[in-house]
Amino acid sequence: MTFKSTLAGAAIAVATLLTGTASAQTIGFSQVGSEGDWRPAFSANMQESAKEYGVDLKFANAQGKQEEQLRAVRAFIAQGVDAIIIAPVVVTGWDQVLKEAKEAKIPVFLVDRDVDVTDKSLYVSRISADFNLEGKMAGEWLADASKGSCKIVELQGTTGSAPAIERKKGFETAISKFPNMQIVATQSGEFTTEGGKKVMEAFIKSTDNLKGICASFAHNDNMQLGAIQAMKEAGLKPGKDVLMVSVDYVPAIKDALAKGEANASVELRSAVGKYIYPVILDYLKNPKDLDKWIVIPSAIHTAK
Ligand code: GYE
Repeated sequence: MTFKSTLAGAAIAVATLLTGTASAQTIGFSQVGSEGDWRPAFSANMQESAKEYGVDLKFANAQGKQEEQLRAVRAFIAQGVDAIIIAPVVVTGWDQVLKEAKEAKIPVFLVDRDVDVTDKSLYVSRISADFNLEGKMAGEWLADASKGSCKIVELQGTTGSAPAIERKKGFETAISKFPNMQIVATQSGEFTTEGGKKVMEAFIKSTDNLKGICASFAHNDNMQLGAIQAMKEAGLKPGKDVLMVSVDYVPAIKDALAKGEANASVELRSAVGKYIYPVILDYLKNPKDLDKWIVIPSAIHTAK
């Protein structure tokens, strides 16, 4: 091998390396917002793991507003990103923008929450937990803990969001097998601690200090944490007078479980970049039909 050909070989190697770097995939991620403790943990994981997978992530926080999400997705299309990830705040109102992404030949992946579109070809796949199952697990746990007899107050998540719709449905399916289990009051606390506190204050008033109420089911832990505060301020004993079951399993609910102020929480994993990026990167290398829903497993945790 001549010196010249070695040099040429080295030049090709460097060029390959450079193209390798230059072709890092750019992915736009439209995130719901930063409500509660789970969502910021999920955002942080998506940003950190993007680095591990060599993804150039364009992150847009919509502060809970769908208009902001639509704006962000259109900006990603205009920038010509390689793929778009959406965690949609509510299920409706996505058809048009998804059509625009499809026309621009940019594949869209849903994470966490779902959309309600008739044409499922508008997105490649949804990678998320099964919210219906989470509600069902909460309901089955409560049926067991209350021996199938329980008047329940329910704190719902954001109206029209997939987790509020499906957790309610799953929970209702589980308790419908028990004629003495009923939801006697239900209201949205917007997935926030403050929202949950206000809703529980209203329930405390409307039920004469939760008289006859055996459980509080909250669609997320943060609302339950707000409910716990409201109950303590009213001189009630959450976790003892009233069974407390919710979803997410964030650090603050683990503390409440340890103190006996909460009784059960269904875990929603937040470190899920490791499930999401490999699917998208594989697809970009080798586009093919994927399952419309790639399910991340759930588990329930109870007070020891
Ligand atoms: O449970 C809640 C968050 O979309 C499933 O959104 C998610 C929910 C999560 O704000 O804490």
